[in-house]
Amino acid sequence: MKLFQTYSSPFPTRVRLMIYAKGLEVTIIEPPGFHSSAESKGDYLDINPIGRVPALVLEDGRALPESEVICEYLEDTYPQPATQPADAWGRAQMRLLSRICDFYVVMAMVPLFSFSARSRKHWDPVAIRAATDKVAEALGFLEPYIGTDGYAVGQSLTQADGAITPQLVLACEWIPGLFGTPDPLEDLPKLSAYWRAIQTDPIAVRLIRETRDAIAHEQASAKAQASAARAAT
Ligand SMILES: N[C@@H](CCC(=O)N[C@@H](CS)C(=O)NCC(=O)O)C(=O)O
Repeated sequence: MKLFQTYSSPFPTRVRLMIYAKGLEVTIIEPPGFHSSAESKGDYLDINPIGRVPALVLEDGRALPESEVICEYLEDTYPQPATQPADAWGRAQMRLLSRICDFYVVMAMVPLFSFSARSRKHWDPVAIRAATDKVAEALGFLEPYIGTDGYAVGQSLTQADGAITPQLVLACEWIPGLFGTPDPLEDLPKLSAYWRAIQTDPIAVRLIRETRDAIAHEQASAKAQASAARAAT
């Protein structure tokens, strides 16, 4: 199988969690030039007409987009070791936490992604503060549901950890680092304890490191491009 994805995107992270936890043989491919412009998707649109990462391509060439759908397919096809709770309530909690990330946390971050792509002279501190407050509010939606035994749900790694950890790298490291805004977990004791605990699980550590490295790489490339553009004018 092949997984088309980028390491900086939070959505493929939950698929990689399953690949690592289940020891699946999957070739991980970053579509070339994927993030450089909307027009640069080229042949990738033949694999995923929606044009987003991730997409899973099976041995026979069938392609499946959408992270949640891919995860369900992988869990159905390779049930052991499980990356979901054994009971229906636990699975509902896992899906709820993932959905809060997809619907509320990511959406709250969208204005910050836009600001990060613009030069600092176009940053609006009031809008940035409003957006970071929204991110903190969305993280607060996780607080009542997040597990207290070191994992998002129950006592082992599930797909919810793959959904939450990249969001916490973005919210707790990338956003305060770039915009100088406060720690969004300040008033969220359960989520703070989870964030500390999950960084001791080897697979979560790998996912977190991959996300951090990809973000650092993208920031360095953007900086280099900006200084090349300045030098050219
Ligand atoms: N609902 C999709 C969301 C995927 C998604 O939005 N991926 C982003 C990266 S974070 C993407 O590919 N963006 C490219 C674009 O919008 O052009 C999923 O869960 O797979």
